[in-house]
Amino acid sequence: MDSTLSKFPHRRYNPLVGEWILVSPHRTQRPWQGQTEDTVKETRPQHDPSCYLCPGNTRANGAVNPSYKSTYVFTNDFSALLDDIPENRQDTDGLLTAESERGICKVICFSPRHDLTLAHMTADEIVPVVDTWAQETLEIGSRPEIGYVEVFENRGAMMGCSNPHPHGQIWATEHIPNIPAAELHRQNEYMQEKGSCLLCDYLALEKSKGERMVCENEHFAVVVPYWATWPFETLLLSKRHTESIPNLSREERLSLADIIRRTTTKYDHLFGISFPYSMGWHQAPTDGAEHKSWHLHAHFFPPLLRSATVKKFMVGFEMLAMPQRDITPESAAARLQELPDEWNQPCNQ
Ligand code: H2U
Ligand code: ZN
Repeated sequence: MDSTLSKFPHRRYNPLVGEWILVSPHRTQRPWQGQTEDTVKETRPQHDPSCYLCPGNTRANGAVNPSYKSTYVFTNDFSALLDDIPENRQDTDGLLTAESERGICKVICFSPRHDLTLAHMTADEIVPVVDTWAQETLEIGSRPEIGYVEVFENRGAMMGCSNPHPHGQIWATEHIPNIPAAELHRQNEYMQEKGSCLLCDYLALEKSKGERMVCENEHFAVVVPYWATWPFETLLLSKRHTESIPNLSREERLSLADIIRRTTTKYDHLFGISFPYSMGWHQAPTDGAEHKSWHLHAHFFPPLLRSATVKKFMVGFEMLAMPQRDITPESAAARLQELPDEWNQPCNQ
């Protein structure tokens, strides 16, 4: 990137949602005397009798998990969205506006093993997770009342994850939520203007530049996006223009499992801990319309900033004005790029 920009405060445009972010590269030496996170390393058993997600155990509502051997999906016992509710709407002068929102929440256990994470699973073990994402997206998305299926994983207590057992969630809604709605709008706009796909063009550009690439394989690539907000945020892109996980071939699913394993392993090597993040898929809406401009991708949003104990806060200016970052996306990418993506290689910590 141009050095007069990369050394001084500047703002970068996120073309996927149509927002600007502030970058302050000169500020990385800022001292920190605030809150640090506890990073006690725990060793976990393969089966924890007190875990509500382990096979054969009883959940908080009394339901008993089967002795599952691969992935296991159940309807969230404390679902934020409900499917069978009366339809209603209120609008008073455009100021007091509300409408009913139907939906479904599910929990997906990635493995029966309590001690694993995606980073410690093999690609072959992650393929069933990809298949489950695909199957649930198809099944939930085909319901007429569901307009969007959000598949995600919260990892680590720092991200509000309630249990270390490897698991993710699905929240599916009647309306398209704010962020996918903004991405839909921008991808449509770009395709109308340029006649090509925003993320296909973006990936081609990133591959030619190289400075923000983290890793790639035959079917997928991971970059620190030019407009990244979180310090070590990454964007996982399918190389083929396709709208959703169910469209992926067997080979692509294996490649996806491989790149997820490699990316999460790199993250774990960064600060020498099981790296916390929220990751999630952005697939085309399931509202029955055609979404040819949509390009399948996932975002990893990790909160850690400079060590295992110092995280980034989105407060002050960021709450009131716009997001801001200190280290440049290029320097974050350079660090992630050189980290090992295997466990038998020495890590840099
Ligand atoms: P996290 O991914 O943030 O840890 O959330 C786990 C979900 O599991 C959470 O949404 C659900 C919670 O409602 N849950 C159950 O459905 N059953 C239980 O017995 C405990 C937790
Ligand atoms: Zn468990």
